[in-house]
Amino acid sequence: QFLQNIVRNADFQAGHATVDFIKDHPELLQFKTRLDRATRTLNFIGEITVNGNPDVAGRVDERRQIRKPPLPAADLSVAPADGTRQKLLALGPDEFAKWLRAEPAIHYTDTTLRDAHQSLLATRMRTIDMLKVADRYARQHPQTFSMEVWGGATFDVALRFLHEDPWARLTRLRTAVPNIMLQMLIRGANGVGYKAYPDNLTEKFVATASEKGIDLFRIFDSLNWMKGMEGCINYVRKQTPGLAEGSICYTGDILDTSRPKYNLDYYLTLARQLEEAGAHILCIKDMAGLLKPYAAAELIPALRETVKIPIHLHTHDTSSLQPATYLKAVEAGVNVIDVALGGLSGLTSQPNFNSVVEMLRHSPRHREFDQTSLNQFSDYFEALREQYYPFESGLLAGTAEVYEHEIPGGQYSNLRPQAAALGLLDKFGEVKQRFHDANELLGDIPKVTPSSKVVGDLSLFMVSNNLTPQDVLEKGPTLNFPESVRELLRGDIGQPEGGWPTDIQHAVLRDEKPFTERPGEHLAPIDFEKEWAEFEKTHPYAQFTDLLSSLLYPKVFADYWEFRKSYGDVSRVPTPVFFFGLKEGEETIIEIARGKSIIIRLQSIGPVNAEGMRTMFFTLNGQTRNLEIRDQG
Ligand code: 3PY
Ligand code: ZN
Repeated sequence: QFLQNIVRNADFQAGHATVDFIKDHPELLQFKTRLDRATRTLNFIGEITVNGNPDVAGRVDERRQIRKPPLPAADLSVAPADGTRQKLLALGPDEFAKWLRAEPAIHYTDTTLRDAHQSLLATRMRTIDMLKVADRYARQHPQTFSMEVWGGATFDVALRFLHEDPWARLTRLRTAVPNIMLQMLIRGANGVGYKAYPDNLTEKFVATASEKGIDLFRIFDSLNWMKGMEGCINYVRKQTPGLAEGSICYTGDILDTSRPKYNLDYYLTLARQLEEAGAHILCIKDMAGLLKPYAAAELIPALRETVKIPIHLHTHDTSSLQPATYLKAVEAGVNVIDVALGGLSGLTSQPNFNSVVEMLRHSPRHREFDQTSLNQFSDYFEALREQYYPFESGLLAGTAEVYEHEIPGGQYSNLRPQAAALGLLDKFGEVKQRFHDANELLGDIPKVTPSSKVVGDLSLFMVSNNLTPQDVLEKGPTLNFPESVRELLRGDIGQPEGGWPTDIQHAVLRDEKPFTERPGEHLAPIDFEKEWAEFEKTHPYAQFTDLLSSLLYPKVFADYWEFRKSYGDVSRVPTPVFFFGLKEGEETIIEIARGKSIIIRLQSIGPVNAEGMRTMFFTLNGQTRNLEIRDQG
């Protein structure tokens, strides 16, 4: 801390440090002793063991056996072979895109570390579990096109529920995977949040994400609004050496002539606009898994004729039909497809990487992967998944119902617990029906974060209040709609094709006037110098990335910061201990800093005393340590 005080001193920074510097600045020697790392970690484990992790409250099954996930084989003594990252740096993004478009063999994006767990396990996968295999993956499968590891809901969930720094996750993954492009999902002007941010905040966010390791930015707008994406595409082009991937969110069915709003022309026009806006790659982002095989067979060739940039296809296998869509898309010339390693694939996640490779084996577009090794990675994630059992969505089989409700894969695993929290689990069927109705009320919009969240909020509101769509319109002015619905119809997250239907807009907004310009146009820019000066004073040891987190999620960040003061960096606590604590006689090894491990053993837990406290008897590296923990139960 002494050194920290010196480097933070204004005189020192201004270059005025003389031999008497320390004598002249007695405050340099004033610092509170912070709890040491091991003690804070012990406090955390004590707390979780006695009171449970609130994130899994009510969902813990004491009888459950937790397996140790088997590590895939890899020779860590050799450096990983060069991959797409080196190719991108050598060619630059425009030439890279040309190279990709002409590639005969199919390319794969592995979504395991972002969308797969977002869609199956409510985004809860922790950094420690990623890092156990990331360096192995880099060595075993360097021909992977990209790994989607960041963005979407991971930013918020890391801070809010996992008490982790999302930036540290990115930096550590970058170090572990120096060769394969790292990819993130960004919600255009809504960044990694649920509302529009000032333009210069999004710009700084993109530049910093690139510095910390992102090569490929998948950019979308939840209403397919070009104005929501243009800024982001520009920031990637101007501020980073990376790739801007512009997305079309796919909804409806181009082959269904009874729903002409989302026909082939609609998508071709968007594709053209994205290319003109400077996208290096075009993504078809099929977030709910609605793109059926024969629709893909029409869409992909039409897009290839319309734009010159390569095409990247993303889907969710909620219906269980999507490998067939991939087959048609690959035959039709798509360049990259998104897949997840077997153990975290299927259903609301992406199609199975391992199996899709086999589907294409002996076909002209096959790309070779070592299947034995892919299966080992799949085994790792399958075993790991057991540690996250409280977050499973309960969906057991593929469902054709998705064509009715169109709930995105990433939202499905959240909507059930949300409904359960409102006591509506028995009415989940009705919630899905109302999701469909709410979409119609809003004029049939693409549903993906954040628009999908609003459709979800409206459907839960309708079910809890027993409202039909007719009731919503008729009783609208007397109803207390969720805030997110008001914000959406006011224009806070952008404009849909054809504008918002005026009947629901009036019912919800009453006299409030909606706007149609880009939210960024009326949001004041951030004064980063001023913000940092303030932030640094109130957040000792903070980094600039902490300020960015705080600007994106002020309340979530403030809670995270408080938590860290008491418990330190809990990202290194093994997952079973993080969620379920230790049992008497159980031991855990924690690498609290690079190369520095501690062994914690819980000897016993004392009874609750008159003050409501329990004494916990631990050993820390063999030394006895007692801890007093308040029993909240
Ligand atoms: C997100 O925005 O988090 C998504 O995954 C959208 O599909
Ligand atoms: Zn997705």
